[in-house]
Amino acid sequence: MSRKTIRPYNRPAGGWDALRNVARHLIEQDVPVHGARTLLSANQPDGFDCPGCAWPDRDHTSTFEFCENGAKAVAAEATKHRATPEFFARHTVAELARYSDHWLEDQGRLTHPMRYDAASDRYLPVSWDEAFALVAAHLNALASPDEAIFYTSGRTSNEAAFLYQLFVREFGTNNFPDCSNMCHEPSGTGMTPQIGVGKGTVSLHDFELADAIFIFGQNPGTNHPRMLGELRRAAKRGAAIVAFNPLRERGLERFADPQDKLEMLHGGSTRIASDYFQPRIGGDLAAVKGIIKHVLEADEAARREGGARVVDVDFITRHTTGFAAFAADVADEAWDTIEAESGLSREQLLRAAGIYMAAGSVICCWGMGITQHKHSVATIQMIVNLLLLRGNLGKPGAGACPVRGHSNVQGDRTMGIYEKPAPAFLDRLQQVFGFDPPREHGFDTIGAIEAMLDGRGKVFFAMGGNFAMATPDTDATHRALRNCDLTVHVATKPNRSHLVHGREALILPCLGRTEIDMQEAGPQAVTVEDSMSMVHLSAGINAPASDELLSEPAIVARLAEATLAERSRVPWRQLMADYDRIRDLIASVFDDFHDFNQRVRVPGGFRLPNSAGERRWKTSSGRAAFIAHRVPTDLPVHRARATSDRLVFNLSTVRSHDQYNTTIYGLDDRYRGVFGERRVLFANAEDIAALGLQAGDRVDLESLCDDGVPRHARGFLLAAYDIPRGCLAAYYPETNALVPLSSFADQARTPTSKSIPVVVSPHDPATAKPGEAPRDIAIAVHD
Ligand SMILES: Nc1nc2c(c(=O)[nH]1)N[C@H]1C(S)=C(S)[C@@H](COP(=O)(O)OP(=O)(O)OC[C@H]3O[C@@H](n4cnc5c(=O)[nH]c(N)nc54)[C@H](O)[C@@H]3O)O[C@H]1N2
Ligand SMILES: Nc1nc2c(c(=O)[nH]1)N[C@H]1C(S)=C(S)[C@@H](COP(=O)(O)OP(=O)(O)OC[C@H]3O[C@@H](n4cnc5c(=O)[nH]c(N)nc54)[C@H](O)[C@@H]3O)O[C@H]1N2
Ligand SMILES: [Mo]
Repeated sequence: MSRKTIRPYNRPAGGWDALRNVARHLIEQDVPVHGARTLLSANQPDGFDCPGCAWPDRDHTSTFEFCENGAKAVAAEATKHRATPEFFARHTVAELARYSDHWLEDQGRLTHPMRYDAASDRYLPVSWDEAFALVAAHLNALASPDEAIFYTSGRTSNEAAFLYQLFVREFGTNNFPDCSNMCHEPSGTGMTPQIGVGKGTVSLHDFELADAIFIFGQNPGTNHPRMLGELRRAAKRGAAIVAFNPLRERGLERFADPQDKLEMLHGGSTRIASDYFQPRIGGDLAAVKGIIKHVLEADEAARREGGARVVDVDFITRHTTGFAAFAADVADEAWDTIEAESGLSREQLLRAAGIYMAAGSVICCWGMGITQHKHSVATIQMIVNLLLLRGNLGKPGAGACPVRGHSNVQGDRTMGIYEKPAPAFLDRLQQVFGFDPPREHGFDTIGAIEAMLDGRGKVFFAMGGNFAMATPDTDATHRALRNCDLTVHVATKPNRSHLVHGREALILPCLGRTEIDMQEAGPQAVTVEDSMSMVHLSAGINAPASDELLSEPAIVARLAEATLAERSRVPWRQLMADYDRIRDLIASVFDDFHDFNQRVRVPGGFRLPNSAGERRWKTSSGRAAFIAHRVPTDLPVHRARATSDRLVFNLSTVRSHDQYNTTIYGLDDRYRGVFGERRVLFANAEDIAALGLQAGDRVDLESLCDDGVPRHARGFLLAAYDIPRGCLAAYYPETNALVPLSSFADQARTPTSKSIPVVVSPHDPATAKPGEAPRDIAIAVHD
């Protein structure tokens, strides 16, 4: 649908619309005839791992599980479109920068290594050898290895990630910012001291057994469509599914499974959430603490009356510390504070607590709606406190489920892509390879931007991703990248990061997941780890998009050779020739990967051990910890409200249905009823009226931060939406310019992209930058 409209979407998620959309994307991307075969190979034992998301598959051996957005991710990679040297010759970089991200993506797969030529302001083809020599020359000329920064996006395979961290550490730095810093960092930071692991404790089997599934701050209908299949099965067998989300999300309400012939034929659908709570943005800590307060009050009453206890006394006594102090803190928190900050009433929270208490086993899932706030770590620890109360960890059908984003973001961390590596891991690298890895912590994403801004970071190398658009504070980030001597991007498609470059710049095109990776020893498979710690093989089936492409492991190996030459203790060529050799090295560094090559060849792969899932607690006390947190009342939004005389809103930045992070597939967001437009601001109808505006008006946003820097994003179309008062939502990355670099999660330093204090003004066309507020078509708005 090309006409711009905003109207409610009343159909279930999934269904025929999902199938139609896939067909449309395959046609738009000119996916070749074997495209269907490509789709059928996604997540098959002998196929490739879907590059879409990190949700696991049923045993990874089942028949094709249909997923609309997985299909789009596959189609985007299997496209026939090509961004060739001729394409780059036709446009200066200044010209390319005027096009939208959607257009850049649409140019298709990169085919040749390209080097920026300042004289003509163009990217020109360069040989691989020259490209590696250029990077090596820059790296070796640095005063310290710590002046180089190595970013990773979470599609990188285990093999490539392992080689990458090995090269960078042998070169001499721990500067590993990654997409995880902007994503689930608070989950690891919160859970590790509390239960001794930073990963989810559940498997898919637990979803078959859970009596209740709580979902906080996640939009699975768009971002993890295969999760809907699990939720639907759970709903059908009577499990309670409780959603906490300020926005009404279609995919959390109703789902028609395209795999279910009867449902499709009869136009039926399955109810997903049994209960839907709409807290204020950032109100989850208060909401969960309120649930806990009800549970503890019920327990206290039971104790007084001699009834059966509500909390799991045996579990708490044997497995945890800190319960008494925690309970005292909860008792001390006033209901008024809980209600005001969560935006939910005591009665609503009692209903949620009732579901929790009635369930023998509970899973708590969470996503970006929880992790991208100042108080994210505390909120996650509160969710885990809730689980601990009734022993909902390490028993069937129960546990913690942070739902990861990128398909191998969890594996990349396992392989050592981390700016704060554990000493024991570095010791192991030293034993196995015989070099002294650097011990000092490196830059995370925010640290990297700061370092590039002030000249401490001089070379920026990105293994995938789109750093210029994914990061906060777009203006500052762009200045940071432009301040570098050299920027290098290993990528599959052109994106804005290639246009916001250093004095010298390279684009290095790589193979995608779907493509055959031919090396000396024959076609190679790589491995990935999903959100539930299953490790399995992924082998491409398509011919590469161009003969010039190298695999990511080959790029790392050849760069390492060029940079370290005789200095290196690692046989890079041999490793690149046969990835089994890389896996043997991984096995010798990580005990959990013993017999890696044998075990990963069993269909379905293997699951990495999870100590918390076995009730072994690798914490300082040897037990799981209850950790008390006050309901925060001094967040940036509170401070902005206290100091501004205008209506201050809390803005959350979310994904549409037609995007993969910064990759924009299309301009629709079907489940929210948005067609043909991305500059949309979702607001409560009463707030729109309070502003003296109307749905359909264009508005400008300014974020409020006490650093005095003005930050604007302009030309958003106001849309009335079912969202609490005082809360707004708009799409990422159009709104990233509003997120201050200095605003991040306590301890985890994740940018606070889900809670930005903003004020709203009528759009002023005089201030709009190119691309902001297109004034083309009249807009039909139905609310
Ligand atoms: N198709 C597709 N799939 C993807 C991605 C993609 O862009 N496209 N991205 C991948 C990646 S990297 C990730 S991390 C995941 C992201 O997947 P999600 O975690 O689902 O990501 P978001 O769309 O950012 O937002 C999540 C939800 O949080 C809600 N929310 C916002 N603020 C709050 C709050 O304060 N409290 C609560 N309770 N909820 C809130 C929003 O309304 C939204 O429904 O998906 C992965 N999968
Ligand atoms: N405001 C706001 N900002 C956010 C978020 C938010 O919710 N709101 N979410 C954050 C989150 S959760 C994340 S994970 C980050 C994402 O940050 P990134 O991971 O940096 O961004 P992506 O958009 O996923 O990267 C897309 C690019 O990856 C490249 N690519 C695709 N496949 C491959 C491959 O196989 N190999 C290589 N080398 N390159 C490939 C393509 O060139 C594509 O342009 O953004 C964060 N930023
Ligand atoms: Mo993510």
